[in-house]
Amino acid sequence: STPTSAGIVPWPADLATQYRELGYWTDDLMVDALRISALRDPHKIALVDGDVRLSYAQLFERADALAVNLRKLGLDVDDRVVVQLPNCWEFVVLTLACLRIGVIPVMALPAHRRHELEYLAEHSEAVAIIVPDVLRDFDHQELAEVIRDVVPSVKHLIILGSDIHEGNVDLGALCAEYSDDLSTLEGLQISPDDIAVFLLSGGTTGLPKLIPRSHNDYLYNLKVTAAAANLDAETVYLVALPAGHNFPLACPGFLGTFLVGGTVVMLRTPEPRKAFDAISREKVTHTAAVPAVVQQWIDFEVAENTGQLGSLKVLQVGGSRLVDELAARVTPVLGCELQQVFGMAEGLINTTLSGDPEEVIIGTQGRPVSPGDEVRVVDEDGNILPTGGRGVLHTQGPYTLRGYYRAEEHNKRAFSSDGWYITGDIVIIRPDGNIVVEGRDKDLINRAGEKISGEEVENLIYRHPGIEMVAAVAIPDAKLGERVCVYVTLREGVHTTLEELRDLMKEANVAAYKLPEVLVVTEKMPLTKVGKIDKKALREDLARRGPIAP
Ligand code: J2J
Repeated sequence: STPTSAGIVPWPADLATQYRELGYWTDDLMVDALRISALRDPHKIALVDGDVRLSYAQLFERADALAVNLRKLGLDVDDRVVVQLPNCWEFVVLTLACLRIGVIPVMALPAHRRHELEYLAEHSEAVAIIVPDVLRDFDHQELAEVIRDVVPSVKHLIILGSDIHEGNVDLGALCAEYSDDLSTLEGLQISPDDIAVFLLSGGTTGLPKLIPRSHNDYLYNLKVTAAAANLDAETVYLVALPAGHNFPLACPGFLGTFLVGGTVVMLRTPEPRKAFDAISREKVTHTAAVPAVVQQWIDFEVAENTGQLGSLKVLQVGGSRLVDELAARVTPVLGCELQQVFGMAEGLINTTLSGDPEEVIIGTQGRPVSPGDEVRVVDEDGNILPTGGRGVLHTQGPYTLRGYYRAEEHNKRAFSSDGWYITGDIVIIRPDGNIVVEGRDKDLINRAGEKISGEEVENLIYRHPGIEMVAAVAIPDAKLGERVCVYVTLREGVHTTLEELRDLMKEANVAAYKLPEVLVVTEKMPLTKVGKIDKKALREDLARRGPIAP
């Protein structure tokens, strides 16, 4: 057992046995499975990032170099490192190097700031923070230094870029200096049940929770999602969403593409002009997008008639609900197949499949990718509903977590008494097994696929002494799906503005996507019978008010 395993809820022994017997868990380490592709065709191009093109042999050589150098720095099996990098080849090399030496990356998102990163470093007891020097005018290195000074576990700052401060380590150099002394990589005690990566939950209570993904479960996740998207060695997969997110990372994402020996293209932004250029230049066949990006791509293609997407076979869309009207335009406008993906970093992935009737591809979010996935729909009183009933989706399976990391109290609420994950998504499972996502029963705002905890926003706004009560709710938005709206009641004589509340949150150094975009000042907050703020009533109130200009 490792220090990390103390914070992990394992699968029950009978299920674990079953998952092995059925061949879902193969007791291989992720990196060993991925390396097989490298050995099969070492000269094949594995990774493209702008002008950088790495063959499989070169990719794994770099990953070995980085692994050796991380070991030299003192990193050991089970050490956690907070990773916040843009989509670039170094991100991929780092992920493989960590997998190789059993160092667990905590996959932060690019928009995260001190509020999130400090907590992640603290909660995971990270030994290192790995960030770019400066990105989009933000000095990540400086922030990392601030965090190192307050989080005692953090010993190393590993920086991507050219302006590396003294005492910090140059990530580029660690990847480049190839050492053929691989002895430090031998004999490491890594078990396939150990945690391979920590993903972040959308988080419905305060800060994001850490999702432990084991080698066994995540490798299986790669296999089933790669099969569902028809990936093979001919696949050219474009990473345009933030690569630390479960979807472009592993569903099947870049790791799933390596597993089948395909080629991965890294792009820093899904912005249509850049994405279309990359697709046509690299003959991309598969990519993943959120609905807000799909909307931009469709608008762009309609306006510009680029004809650049000839190679694109499959567009995976997920992260938030794709409305039917937009779904129906994907194939006619972009000329590729649509695969709806209703997934979660916690595990369960549902997809439509190539060859499904059009009605299924356009109107549903598909079905579980593994025969080992179990799903049920539960009503408000906890009764399991018959097929077709509308309620909250529960799930368990060979790649769905049994508990968040070091979150005993929260786990009591997030899992049923028999250990199933309570997704908080309100769904209908049709008789044909396909799932339609109808809404949600969780305190979360889904802004273009980025998940925002209502409670987190509220806690930050409560720092304002003039605020009596605050509630953050989703306001529907044509472009982003939803935005953050806050309702507040004020103490006597107090006045506030949206700008002031946004500034308050900016001072707390939170990710910008969490800032409220609409403010409603109200006299009285609607309350439920138990005296909590009635968010359902607030959402109805928003609907009655009609469009509010942000
Ligand atoms: C409606 N809601 C959806 C969909 C996710 C693939 C795709 C997405 C994610 C992801 C992911 C939805 N329609 N098609 O990890 O590998 C909402 C649900 C769900 C939550 C999970 C992947 N696809 N959602 O979005 O962990 O509410 O994962 O529970 O970020 O997003 O969010 P997240």
